[in-house]
Amino acid sequence: STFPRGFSHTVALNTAVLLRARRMTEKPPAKHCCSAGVGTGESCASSPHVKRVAIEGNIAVGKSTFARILQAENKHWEITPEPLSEWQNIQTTGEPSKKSQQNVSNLLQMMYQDSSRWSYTFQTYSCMSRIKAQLKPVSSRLLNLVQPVQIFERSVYSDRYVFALNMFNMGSINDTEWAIYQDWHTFLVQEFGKRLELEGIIYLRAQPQVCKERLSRRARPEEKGITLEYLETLHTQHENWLVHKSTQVHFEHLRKVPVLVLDVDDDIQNNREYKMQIITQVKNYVSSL
Ligand code: DCM
Ligand code: MG
Repeated sequence: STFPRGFSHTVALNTAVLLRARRMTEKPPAKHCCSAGVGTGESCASSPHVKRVAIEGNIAVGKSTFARILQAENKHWEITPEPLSEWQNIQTTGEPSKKSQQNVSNLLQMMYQDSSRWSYTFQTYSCMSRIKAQLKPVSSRLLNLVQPVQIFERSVYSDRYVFALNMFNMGSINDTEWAIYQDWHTFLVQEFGKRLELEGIIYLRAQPQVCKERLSRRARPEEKGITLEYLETLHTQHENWLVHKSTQVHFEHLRKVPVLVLDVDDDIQNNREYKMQIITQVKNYVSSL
């Protein structure tokens, strides 16, 4: 494997990242959201004093667990989880005659069972539902805190530059679908502009083999056919985008977002010292943004 192991490497990398991050603090002081606008949408969904950070990483690397740990450690941080349950339970659009919505299908399962038929549909819906979730107005609880931080599990950027791109490379999204995907993705991200921008990205990195073991342990039925090779291609996409910076991205601000790389081959849950070390690292990173 070409994958670099070991903590010293991470520290070296992170020092570089933090130095870069520190330079970013020279930007003008953020404006505060006016209280009249709280909860009313646009102005406050993009409230400039709320820091927005995404957690990125391979399938089953431990993003949700990590997000829960961060939230438990810091009450000023609020997590927006990936809307996975919406992908597993596609609902009828409530017709006026029907009292409740009905479950139509499990799109996550369809995508893994027949990827050339359903990958494009999956990527349109996962990205659209994520945009909806990320545009929701910031809670008034968060807005009233001193240094509020919003943590997103993944982003519209990994949707495109990791998953959709990977599916295109593998042939499960065809040329036409890819052209259409890229067209609406660019349009939506530009249209919602500031409201989708991130101050930082935390990249949780583990060897694909480790993700495979974690995947087997959590045993989501839809994911039981996922191979090590598939996790390896996704790993490469993450590396190309966040570490080598060789992925061609189409949004100017995204190129400048500082990335904190955390190697999580060792379980952070069961090792208190390691966990505290990582949390400190994340806190220092977030306050440098
Ligand atoms: N997923 C995908 N494409 C995306 C986002 C997610 O195929 N743009 C899939 C990968 C996983 C599941 O959704 O099977 C999310 O689980 P996790 O967050 O643990 O990676
Ligand atoms: Mg998860």
